Amino acid sequence: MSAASVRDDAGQAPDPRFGRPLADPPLDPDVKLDVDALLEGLEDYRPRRRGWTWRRQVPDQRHYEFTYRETAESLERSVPLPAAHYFDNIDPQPDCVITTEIASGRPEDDIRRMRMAAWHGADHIMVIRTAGQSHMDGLLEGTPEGVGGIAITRKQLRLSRRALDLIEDEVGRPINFHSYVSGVAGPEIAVMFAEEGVNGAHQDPQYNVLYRNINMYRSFVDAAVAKHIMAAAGIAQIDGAHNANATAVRAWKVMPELLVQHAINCAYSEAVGMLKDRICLSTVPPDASPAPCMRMDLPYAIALRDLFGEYKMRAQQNTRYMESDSRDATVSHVMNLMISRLTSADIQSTITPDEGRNVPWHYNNIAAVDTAKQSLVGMDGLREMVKVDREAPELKSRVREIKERAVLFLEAMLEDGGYFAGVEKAYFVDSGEYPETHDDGIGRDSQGGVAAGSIVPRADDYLAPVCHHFGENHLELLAGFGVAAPETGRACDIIGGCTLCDDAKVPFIDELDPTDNATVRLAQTAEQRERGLITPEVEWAGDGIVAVTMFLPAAEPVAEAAALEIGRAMNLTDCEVIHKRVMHPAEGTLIELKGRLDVAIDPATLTLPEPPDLLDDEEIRDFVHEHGVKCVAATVGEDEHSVGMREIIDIKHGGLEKWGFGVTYLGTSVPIEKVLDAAIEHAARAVLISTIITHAEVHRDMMRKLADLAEEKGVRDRLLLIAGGTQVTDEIARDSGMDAGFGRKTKGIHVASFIVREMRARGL
Ligand code: Z98
Repeated sequence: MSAASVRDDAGQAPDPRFGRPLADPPLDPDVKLDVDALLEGLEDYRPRRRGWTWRRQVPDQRHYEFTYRETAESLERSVPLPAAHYFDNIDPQPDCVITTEIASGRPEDDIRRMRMAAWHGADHIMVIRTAGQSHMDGLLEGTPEGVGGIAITRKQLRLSRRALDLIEDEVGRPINFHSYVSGVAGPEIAVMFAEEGVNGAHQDPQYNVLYRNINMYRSFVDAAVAKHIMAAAGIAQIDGAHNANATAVRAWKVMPELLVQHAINCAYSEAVGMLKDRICLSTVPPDASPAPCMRMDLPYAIALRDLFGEYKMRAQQNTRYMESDSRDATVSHVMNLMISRLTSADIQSTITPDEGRNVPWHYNNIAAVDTAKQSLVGMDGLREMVKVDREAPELKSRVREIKERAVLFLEAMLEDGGYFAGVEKAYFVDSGEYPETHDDGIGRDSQGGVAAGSIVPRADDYLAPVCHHFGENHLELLAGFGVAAPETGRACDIIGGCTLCDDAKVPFIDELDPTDNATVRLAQTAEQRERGLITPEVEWAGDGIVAVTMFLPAAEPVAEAAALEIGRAMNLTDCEVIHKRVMHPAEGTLIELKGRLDVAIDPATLTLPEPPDLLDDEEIRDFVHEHGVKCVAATVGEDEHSVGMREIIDIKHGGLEKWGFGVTYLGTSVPIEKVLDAAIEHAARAVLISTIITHAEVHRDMMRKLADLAEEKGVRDRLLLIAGGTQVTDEIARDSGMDAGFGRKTKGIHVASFIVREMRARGL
């Protein structure tokens, strides 16, 4: 085991943001994560640090020829956006943290996804489980999938954090690991998160009350304890207001209430001791098109920032109206990202249509991270040119109105007896815009719900031997244990430090269930891993799931049934239509189908095609510019077809002109003598002849004639003779005296690369 991080190896001072040096050997970017090795010795693994990390912003940062206004430090290793190769492969990183949600439910698969997401620019990885964590009333151990839900467990956290410690080192940026502190076990979960180096968590007592029917008093008591621990461990908190937006019948009506929910959680968190820069508001633009969403969402975003500007903003894309269409989701995402850029976002979360499809495709996670990165970088500095007109009458009055409605909501609730009374009266998640009500809000009984009546007053001699304790801990009793006075002493001094002070004390229990665990699951794919067999996957390693996109010329219900049949014909099992979109009620439907394919490819049996030996644009352009390369081109013989040749020349279609070659096009049916005379006259370096339609051996004859005539005129050594056409191959052309031949599917880049290479080789 190496104690050094990548940065230590490079001889530079370790970056304090990463915490302790890496305990495992650094990752090799060309080698897969060794999941088995990461599961070994977990009982001794300790996280490198606690607490949240923001990106380091770099104002006026140069990349390639551009200056960016809103970017952060670059990654050491990453996968840039698709178009980056036009711009020297830059990968500017937006100034805000970018989130992805990983939801495979199996930690051994989650960690591979995390690595991919990190390379694309995610530095906030939320692990959501496939069912409500908050339904678990206590902590579980191991890595069970269970029935109906996957709990967050210490082993899952530790494995994920261990992998993330390596991954963040690989990409060169700290990664925030995140999950949820909710449910009756919330305080225990918070302690476990602090112990295991979890950096962020959703925590909002209102979430438990409204959506999980946990007793309201219990939820707030638990929240105080949990938030206090989170504050001590520097864990950033995301609230739960957005759930009202995602749940409400008419989401655009709950804007005033969202402000109230934020206010309650912010005030409560601060009262418990959380710092403002760890309190993140979960903001979601409430609408989506076809609603005129920008005009509705922007005033809301501004009202929110007016009232809560001193806290952090976690912007999430709208999920309420997202279905299975990734194009649709992406457009909403980009519009939401524009709001983030025009206002502000400290954390930009990403969501995928998988929420609707119920299948976690990791490449959709990556696509969403790319969407955020691409949009934020693309809109870099936009605010300097495009200002939100705060004086525009509609915006001004709407911002004010949303705030006023929120204040009315709060006042009325106070008058009605306060928050708990308000919840009993179903104030929240009503689809009327307050003060309008539709009487369809979520109401809860203050004496009911999960764990009702479970609050016990602390006894006078209560003393918990832990630090960062919330509430009365009777520290004056410390003296009775021979421990320093309360001002200097900590309650955990009684036991020589608690688990937050001495992480050797953190208990670790491995798998409890002998059949439902990561080791058993991994055994099923062990051979695949050992032999490097390749099976397509979507949800879990080796699941064999593929997605097939097809257009079927049939009406929707028929198309759906036909798609399932087609899936079976393709030998897919467990077929399911995961997306459909009517192209026309009668003409046809686009279908996305998923199914399982029983296949494992051994890479040793594969013959990999030679990659085409092409030069890059810059290199060709520089060479052509330096040498002023000229060519003549013609269709020869009695051939009137010029399209192929012109495609090879034309700038519009990626022909030779694109790199600056000077091309004289002589026309069709040009006699060979004329071609050569023109080459001499123009001091050309290359002669391109084309015979598209040819009969008998005309194409060979033309090539031979050109080669012979060039010899005769004493210019053969100065010229590259190139032939093209549907029946030309490189072999035929060379046999016929040419330097190269290009057949079907040739593109300008092939010819350009050849000319540059050959001129270099011959010193022309
Ligand atoms: C998000 N995509 O916010 P269960 N507490 C709060 C929550 O908002 C959530 C949970 C707990 C969304 C994820 N949010 C949804 C305040 C969930 C999770 O019961 O374990 O599902 O609680 O990023």
